[in-house]
Amino acid sequence: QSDEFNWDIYLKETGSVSAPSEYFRQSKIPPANDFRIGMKLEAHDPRNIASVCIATVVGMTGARIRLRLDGSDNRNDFWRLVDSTDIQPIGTCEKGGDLLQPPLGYQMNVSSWPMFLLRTLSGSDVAPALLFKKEPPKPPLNNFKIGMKLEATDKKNPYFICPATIGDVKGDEVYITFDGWSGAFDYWCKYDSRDIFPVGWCCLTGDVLQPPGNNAEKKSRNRGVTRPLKKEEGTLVPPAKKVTKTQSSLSEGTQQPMQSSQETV
Ligand code: MLY
Repeated sequence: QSDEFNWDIYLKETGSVSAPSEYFRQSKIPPANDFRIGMKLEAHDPRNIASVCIATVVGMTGARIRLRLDGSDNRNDFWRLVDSTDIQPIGTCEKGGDLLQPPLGYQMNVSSWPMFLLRTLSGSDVAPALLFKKEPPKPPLNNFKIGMKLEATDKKNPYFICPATIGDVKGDEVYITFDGWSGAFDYWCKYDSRDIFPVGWCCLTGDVLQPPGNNAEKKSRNRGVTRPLKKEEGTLVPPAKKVTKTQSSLSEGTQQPMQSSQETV
């Protein structure tokens, strides 16, 4: 695991506590990921979740697989946990009496879909049913408290899982704030979201936990130390951000991991 970031030290330095693992809708022991690149499965189209499509595994990290919908382009890849209810073995849809749908953005004429489907599936490497793990149950209550630390998916760059803090709690929702980043990546989600994980998750799965950003307000020379702003600092405009052209506006981006610690939005 990354020697750059250490939760124990970080929690001490920031005087914070981690959210207990039972608060999350994640299995205590992360599910085994036995998928292989090239395997095909059925997946809900993230841009049109009512429709079930054929997808191919194009990448893997930890307990997640990177999926691309067959017949779609390579700019709308998305990541799913192997115990996500968004994925299922090929044949599931048909068993339920439903039809596999062309993905949103299907490049060819819709009339070609049945033949495309036939060709896509014939002789393909079909992901066996036992690779799909059962989704863990939903914790009965939202127990998160403001200030608790966790690991969370950056929804704008979904390959990234990063150190985060509960910034607010409202009913069954929590506000996820990314440590060391100014707020551009923060989001509200349900307390049982599959995008949030207990501290230590990446270490268990083998995912790369991104170190906190280096936003000047939050980080001094000591990694990630939060200190109150001095009065005169409070009136300063935040340091200029380096803006580079990225694909981060894509809903479920295709970015490769970037080593840059600069905030670029
Ligand atoms: N937009 C940046 C990535 C920023 C990631 C921020 N997360 C880790 C909170 C880029 O594409 O380089």
